[in-house]
Amino acid sequence: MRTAGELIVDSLVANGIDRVFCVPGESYLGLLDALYGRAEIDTVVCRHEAGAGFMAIADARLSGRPGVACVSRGPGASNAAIAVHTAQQDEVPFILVVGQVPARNIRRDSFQEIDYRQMYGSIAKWCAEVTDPARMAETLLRAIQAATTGTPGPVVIAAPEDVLTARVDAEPVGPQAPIRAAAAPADIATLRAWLEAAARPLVLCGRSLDRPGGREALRAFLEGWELPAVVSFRSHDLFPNAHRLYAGDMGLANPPGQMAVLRRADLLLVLGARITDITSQGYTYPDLVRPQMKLAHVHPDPSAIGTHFAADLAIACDPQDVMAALGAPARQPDGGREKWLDALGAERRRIAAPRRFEVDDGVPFEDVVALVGRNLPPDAIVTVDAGTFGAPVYRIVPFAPPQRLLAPIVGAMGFAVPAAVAAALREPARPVICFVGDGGFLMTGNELAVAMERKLPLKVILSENRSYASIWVQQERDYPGRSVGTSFANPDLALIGRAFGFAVTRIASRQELGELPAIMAKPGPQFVIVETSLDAVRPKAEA
Ligand SMILES: Cc1ncc(C[n+]2csc(CCOP(=O)(O)OP(=O)(O)O)c2C)c(N)n1
Repeated sequence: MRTAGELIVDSLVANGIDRVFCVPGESYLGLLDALYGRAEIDTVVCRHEAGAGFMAIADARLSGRPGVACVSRGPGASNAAIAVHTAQQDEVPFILVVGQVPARNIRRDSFQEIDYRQMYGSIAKWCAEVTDPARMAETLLRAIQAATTGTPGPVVIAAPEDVLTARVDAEPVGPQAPIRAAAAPADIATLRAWLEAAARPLVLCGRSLDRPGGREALRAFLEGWELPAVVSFRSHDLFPNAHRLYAGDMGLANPPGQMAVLRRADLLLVLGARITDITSQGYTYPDLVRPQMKLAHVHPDPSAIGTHFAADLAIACDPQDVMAALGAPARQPDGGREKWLDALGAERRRIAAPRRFEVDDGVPFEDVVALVGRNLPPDAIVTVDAGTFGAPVYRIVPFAPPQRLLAPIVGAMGFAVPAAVAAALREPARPVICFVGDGGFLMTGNELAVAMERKLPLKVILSENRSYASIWVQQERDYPGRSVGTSFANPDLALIGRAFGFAVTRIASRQELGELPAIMAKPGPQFVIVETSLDAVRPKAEA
């Protein structure tokens, strides 16, 4: 008979999970012991539970399987909360296993005790506290189902330390049959007719296509039907951004000119995206609640449809299945779409157009991004933290699959470094580039210790402006000249880079920028510190 801890590990292995990220704790020694000597599973020892959680999320996005992090009770679980929140908003299957106080001490205000069902109640898809070892198998089954189906997301399994060491008479929980709902043939016929008849169709594609085969299916579908598409927030790697059918992304605030064009669509096909506040530009696109154009919404999760916007056609199934069922159009559109594509393309080009900055307080980070973007290897994985330096990445880097963009949809600082570490572990042959600010770097940059230990050839580009500039920009806009709480002093970041075994380059001026492509092409770990201009992002005074 196995222990419940061994049952967890055996079930993860049975589901193809080959890596877990952890910070150890006395509350889950039984689970740690079950990982001992298991060649099928790589235990990555992290330095902070937020880092462990972010790594698990990035790993899930690349592997297509649930990401797993193991953390201790109380303090460890509290540190991991940001990852649960991120997995929820980013729609990523994530399993957080938390040690818990011994079962006999639960709800007795014990040392480091938290009621996880309350704590994670509104941010996890499901949270279980397993007080009976005999129910561990059932818990694992439901946890994996909940994390991976509908809108994927985080689940939390709290396991008391004595439950983890108890013997259980159960077989490992293997992969389950995928839950498949098929679209009604009549709905497919209607959607076909609408797509053929539309003069100005627009596809809004989103996270549910970030699955194995999703990108390929999307491209074939859009090209076959001659449909322009926008991607949901920070999902640029779903479709080639230089493609004539690419109409841009739904960002934090799209330019009014572009929104005016998008409003002219006569059919909006939302394909695997949730229409949330950013995707809908603050619930202004399309019109709430009855859109001005025909709205067809396809999403595997029925609860993601019709939440704010009334759909004329609601299809609750996998968008890949819908694209397959739609097949090819019977006839090419009746012309007229060229003008529509031109109008969308003109807006897209305007947004991506390079800008010139007349500043002398450092390097405009946009110039760095433009240079890296032009030289991006075709198989690169780019991770982006939250901050002003990230904005040009979304505007101007022409992502094209198989390139990947791992940026937190939730906008959590501290994501990019751990995500880059996880990406390099998962895809050792691919170049991994991390864009991070000096604020976000000092939140989770300690995870470079894992990169050092595993000898990962990461390329980190750190924007140093001694400021939480994203917030400073908004202060300058709303409270001109009254910035407070947004500037700071930095330690010697070059020393930090070197301490983690990176070759360090400091770029202090635009003249020195020219050497960047050569540095990025070098084989080992590279840490590039850019002295970034604040003036380049300073809000312009109203004319
Ligand atoms: C964990 C977390 N804390 C706070 C914020 C709010 N926030 C968003 S961007 C930002 C500043 C980022 O600073 P930095 O990394 O230095 O990049 P910069 O904006 O200066 O380019 C802050 C504080 C956040 N998004 N996430």
